[in-house]
Amino acid sequence: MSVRPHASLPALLGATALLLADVAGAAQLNVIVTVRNLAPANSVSFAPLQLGFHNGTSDAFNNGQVATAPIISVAEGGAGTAWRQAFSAAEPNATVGVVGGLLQPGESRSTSFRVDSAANPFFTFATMVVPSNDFFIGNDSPTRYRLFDNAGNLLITSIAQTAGQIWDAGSETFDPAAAAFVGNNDLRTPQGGVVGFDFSELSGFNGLLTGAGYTFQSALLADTGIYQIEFATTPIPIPAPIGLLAAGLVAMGAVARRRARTTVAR
Ligand SMILES: [Ca+2]
Ligand SMILES: [Ca+2]
Repeated sequence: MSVRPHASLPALLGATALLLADVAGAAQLNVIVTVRNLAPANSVSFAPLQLGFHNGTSDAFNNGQVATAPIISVAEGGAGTAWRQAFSAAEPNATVGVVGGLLQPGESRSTSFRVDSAANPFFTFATMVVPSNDFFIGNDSPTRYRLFDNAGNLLITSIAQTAGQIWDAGSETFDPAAAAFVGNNDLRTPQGGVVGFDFSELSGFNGLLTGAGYTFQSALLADTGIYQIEFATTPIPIPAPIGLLAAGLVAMGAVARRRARTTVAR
């Protein structure tokens, strides 16, 4: 009887198709990151959000220590180019990116990222608070926010920040004339300090006209909500070539099964 060799072929082809589909979709997710400025009207705005989905080892700053160039590129400049370069150099397999644009009070913005949830389950962020000389928000501990479990399920759907979580990088002295958003950000006087929490200094900018055209009023208390980062995931469809290959293998399997049945019928 010739059934056995023919019967095992479709099983093999089917298993291969499943394997290909699994490899194509292995731990890969689209993660939609939404940022919201929750600060009171006319209070702080934010520079583009710098973010990394990573393995939990990249650490851009420490409370009580001197700020280094990568976090200063966020805290003083807002663009964060050195932050992203340092992140990618330290973790080449991380997903590093930006949710772009100035974020004024009441505004929100979303961007989608492709993430390997198994290799990069942790989330790190940093963004400049403006107006300021060197203020930012961000997570000190690189393992503070684990977004995914081993099955790729979201463990955290949002991260909220209050005014009491605003950092002073300690790198540039307070000076409205040299502050981003209200002064000439190309100017700076070294502060020679260390990273530490501070939001009270922001009231020193009260009454100044911002680059966005509103007159700044801090109006912040330590527990005032200022920022939220939200996460949502969607699966990544199987890439077309692999999907077609898998479909072709399944079709071949069906043909083989028909042949096997025909052989039995004889
Ligand atoms: Ca740290
Ligand atoms: Ca400072």
